[in-house]
Amino acid sequence: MVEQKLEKDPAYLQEFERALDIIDRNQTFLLTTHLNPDGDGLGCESALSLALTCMGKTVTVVNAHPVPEIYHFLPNHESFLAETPHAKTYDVAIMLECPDIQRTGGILQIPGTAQEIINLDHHVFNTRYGTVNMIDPTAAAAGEQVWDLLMALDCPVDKRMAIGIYTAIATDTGHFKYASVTPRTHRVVAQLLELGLEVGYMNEQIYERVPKEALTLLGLALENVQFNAAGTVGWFSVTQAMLKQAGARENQTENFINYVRSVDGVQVAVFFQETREGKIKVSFRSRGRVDVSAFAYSFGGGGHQRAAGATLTGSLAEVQAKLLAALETSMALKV
Ligand SMILES: [Mn+2]
Repeated sequence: MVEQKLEKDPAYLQEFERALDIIDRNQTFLLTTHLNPDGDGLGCESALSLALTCMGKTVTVVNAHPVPEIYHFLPNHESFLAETPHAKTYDVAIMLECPDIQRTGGILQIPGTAQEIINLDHHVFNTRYGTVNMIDPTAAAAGEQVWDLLMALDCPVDKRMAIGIYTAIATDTGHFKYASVTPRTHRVVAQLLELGLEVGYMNEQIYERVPKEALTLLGLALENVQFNAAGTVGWFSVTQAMLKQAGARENQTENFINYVRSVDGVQVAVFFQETREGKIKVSFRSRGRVDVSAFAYSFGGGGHQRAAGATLTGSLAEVQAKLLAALETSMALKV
């Protein structure tokens, strides 16, 4: 079954068909996703690597960072490599939600790594660097796009693949709560459940395995939440010192920002995280009219209208002052 979006958009359908043809004709595949891989990228890698293997292809999954422990329930994750630079060559590289080459963190070198590049993404800003560009900003998660591919590939879909796709979609939609969710999202999930996927099991895997140190870190982070005078912007941070105090790791902050976005009156939540390399990783979440992807883009980052990020250099205090001032200005312009 080919999803509704495909029927409506001939340009996308053409890219979709070309991707299928390339997959069919080639043997060795590299799959990768962006730096600090999330549930969407990893879930897609899990499902797609299973399907390609089932078709008799040789598949290597490589990311710039290791799979976070919270995703260790994903089938096939043990085989994922974390290796930069990655010097091997492949017939085809499949890039899962990497809006530009830099977002792979050095995994994909052009030219050289692969003859064909399938660029599959649901970000609005994508530099279309692939030989095939499957860009669909109406997809709530890249997992929806990968699901269409799986349904069309020469291998039956199964419950293990469903685990990856469900994880991709659930984590990218705040568990089916964001405005990005469409009837298509739920139709895909219905098909996953028809394969025998258990929602209770998935909920436990994704949301009920929070490590104790992550909860301690959340407590420290929430103690420093601040708001602007109007109460429309809320921000907070995690420093290296806080990580040390909690005994936690950098990748254990994934959902923290949603606590601030959920505060009554807040239109934009901003989360600042000091990295080990001394940079400041900034995440934005918006509700309402503020397009945080455009804002993040102006600071060298990117993302979606309601979820975006950027990495800046400078001290935490400098970056906070600069970004928050720019955000206030940009929001004032939109009133
Ligand atoms: Mn995504």
